Amino acid sequence: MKRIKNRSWAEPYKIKMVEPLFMNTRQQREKFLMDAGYNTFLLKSRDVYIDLLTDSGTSAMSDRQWAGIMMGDESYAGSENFYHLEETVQNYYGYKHIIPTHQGRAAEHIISQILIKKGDFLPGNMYFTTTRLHQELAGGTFVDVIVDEAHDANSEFKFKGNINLEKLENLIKEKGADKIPYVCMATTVNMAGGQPISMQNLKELRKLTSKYGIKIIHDMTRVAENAYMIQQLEEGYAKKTCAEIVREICDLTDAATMSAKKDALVNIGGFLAVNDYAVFEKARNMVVIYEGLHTYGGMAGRDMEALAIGITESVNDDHIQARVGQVMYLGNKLIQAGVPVVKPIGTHGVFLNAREILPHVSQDNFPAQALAAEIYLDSGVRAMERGVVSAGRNIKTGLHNYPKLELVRLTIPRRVYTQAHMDVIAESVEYVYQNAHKIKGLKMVYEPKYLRFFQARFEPVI
Ligand code: PLI
Repeated sequence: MKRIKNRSWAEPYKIKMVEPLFMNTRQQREKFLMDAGYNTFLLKSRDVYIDLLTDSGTSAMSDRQWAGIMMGDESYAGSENFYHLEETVQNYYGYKHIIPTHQGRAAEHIISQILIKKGDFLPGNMYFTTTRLHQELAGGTFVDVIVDEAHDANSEFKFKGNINLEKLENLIKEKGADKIPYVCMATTVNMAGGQPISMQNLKELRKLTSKYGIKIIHDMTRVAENAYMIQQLEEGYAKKTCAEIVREICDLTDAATMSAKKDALVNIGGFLAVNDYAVFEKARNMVVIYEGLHTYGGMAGRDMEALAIGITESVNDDHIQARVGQVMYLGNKLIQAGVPVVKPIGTHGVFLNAREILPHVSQDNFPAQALAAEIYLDSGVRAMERGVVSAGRNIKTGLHNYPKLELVRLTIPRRVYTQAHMDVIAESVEYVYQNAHKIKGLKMVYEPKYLRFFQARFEPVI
């Protein structure tokens, strides 16, 4: 249904089943947080009131998807649900061949091992934690070629996911095209705050990469959200459907890795999709080593069915408008309250600017980690650090990577919370912001080797 201008939007669904939330006291939360080493990843979910840790695998499925679960064909080989999923990916995204995986990082592993040689360079529109690690484990070096505006939390540039094509071409000239197997292009850019790439930039990227014979691998984890932003903001796209724009994006790329746990509205699943048959053949052979047979990869038949249905729902214009609309509602409320956030508001969450909220805490004391801990203490709202802890260490020097963006992500699960939840979250964040001068920061007391943000432990600085 088309929205009448200046009227409110509402969720295009009604609620059929509810899951009660657990409430607790500040005193209880102090203990839970200490037990979790001040890392919100280590909290038990029953000790969380509103869970904004991630939008990954946290969506509410529709009644259609649950019905699909009952249609699971759990055959080891040639499951009916695989063919439905394959056909759906081909129809909506246009890629020729698909390999199901248990989630996005498994697809990243396979494509990195196939395409990257030791000593290669992998340009991308900002890094993502698992993507970069798989590139490094395959012997490559990630190079950030996103536009400078993406590193400035206050820049209001509309397409902060864009690639700086001059930076990219300089890299190609400096290293040689044979050292760059592909450009990793994400829709939308998670670590920049959920920021979209424009179609114009993508078309120019296609032209440039074709000139040098370089592939574009599309991290399509949040492609429908990116398509929505193009529809809303880019000239010439207002009358196109989200589904049409999604297809246009995919058609400009060579292959894709998908974490279906986000956009595609399922709790588990992913895939690698490719056009090149030779790459597909290698991937099909590799998947049996790491995931499972090529007609289920890492997924149960029922999960492939829920995913096929989820893909069709994810590109529906009413759905995507309400999904992004809810994120914008929270973001605008926080902006009105004067809380420093990444602007413009991204599509999957609101990112708090911990650098500005805690100017007195140095990056060595993990401001964003400390801010996420404080929000949990105040209200039981669980958020995620996206700053120096997530950025990890430089693989060569062993020193911390110090990112310009030191953020706390309030990630909104799809179709799960109501506007009243958004109000409660905004009130808590505003209160913590007003009392931020009391927060002193944290020191890291345990650090795992890989993806440290998941399991690191901290203690308060006294
Ligand atoms: O969590 P996976 O393995 O299904 O997907 C990895 C992954 C790849 N690309 C992007 C852009 C992601 O956001 C992503 C996972 N993101 C998580 C878990 C998140 O909380 O944002």
